[in-house]
Amino acid sequence: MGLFTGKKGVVLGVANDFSIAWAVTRKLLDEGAEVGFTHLPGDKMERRVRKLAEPIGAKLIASCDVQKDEDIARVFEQAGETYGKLDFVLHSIAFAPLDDIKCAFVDASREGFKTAMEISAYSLAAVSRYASKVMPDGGSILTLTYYGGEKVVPGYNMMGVCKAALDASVKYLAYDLGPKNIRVNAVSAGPVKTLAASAVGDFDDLSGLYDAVAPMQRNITREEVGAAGMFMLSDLSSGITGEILHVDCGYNVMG
Ligand code: 0WD
Repeated sequence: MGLFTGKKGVVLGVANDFSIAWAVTRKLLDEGAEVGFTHLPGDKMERRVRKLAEPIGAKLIASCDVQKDEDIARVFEQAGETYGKLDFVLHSIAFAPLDDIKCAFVDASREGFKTAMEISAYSLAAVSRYASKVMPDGGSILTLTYYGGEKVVPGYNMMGVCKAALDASVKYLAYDLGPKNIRVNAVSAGPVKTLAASAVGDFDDLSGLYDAVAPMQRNITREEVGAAGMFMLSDLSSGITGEILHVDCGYNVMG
C-alpha cells in the first residue's frame, strides 16, 4: 500500500516531462495516487500533456487558463464529478512576458506586471478557492516558489516580486483554509532545468552558484524536488501549513 493509495488530486502546470510538476507527479504515482491534469488552451499544449497523461490512465485532462475564473471553476467541477472529491492539488504555474522579465524590474511594464502577478501569484488564491469546494474532508495544496522572492537574485527581476506575493499568499491561504483542514504550502526549489527556467537568465551560471555556495556543494536534482513535493502533499506532512520548504541543498541559509 502506498502513501497515496485511494487518494486523488489535480496537477496544474505540466508543460513536458522536464516540468517540476511532472517530477512531483511521478512520485505521487509511485505511491498509488490517481492524478488528473490541466493544460493551457490550444492543440499543441493539449498534445504535450496528453502524451504524458494518457499512458498513466488519467481520467481528467482539461484545458485551464488560470487567468479565467470560469476555466478554474469548470476544472474543479469536472474533478468533483470525476473523482467524487479531491485530496490534493499541485499548482506549478508561473509566467511573465519575456521583455518584462529580461529587463531590470525598475523598467518592467505595468501591463507585464499585472499579467505576471495574476498568473504567478493570484492564481493560487483562485485555484484554492475552487479546489476547496471539492475537498470536503480537507486536503493539501502545494505551489512552487523560488528564493528570488526572499532576496534579490540578479536576473530573476520581476518574477522575484511575483514569488514574494506568492509566498505571502501561501500564508494567508493557509490561515483561510486551515479551519477546513486544507493545508497550503510551498516548496522553494533550487534551479531545475525546465521550459520556464530557460526564460530566467543563464541556468548553468545559477546552478554553478549552488555548487560553489550551498552547504551540500551541489544543486538539487529534479527527483529531490519531486520527493519533497510528494511529502508536502501527503499525510506525512499533516501538521504543516503556511510553510515555505526550501529544497535547495541549504543554499538559503548562507549569508
Ligand atoms: O528552476 C526552476 N525551474 C524553478 C521553478 C525553481 C523554483 C521554482 N520554480 C517554479 C516556477 O516558477 C513555476 O511556478 O516552479 C513552477 C513550475 O515551473 P517549471 O516546471 O520550471 O516550468 P514549466 O515546465 O515551464 O511549467 C510552467 C507551466 C507552463 O508551462 P509553459 O512553459 O508552457 O508556459 O505553467 C503553466 C504552463 O503549463 N502556465 C499556465 N497554466 C495555466 N494558465 C499559465 C496560465 N495562464 N501560464 C503558464
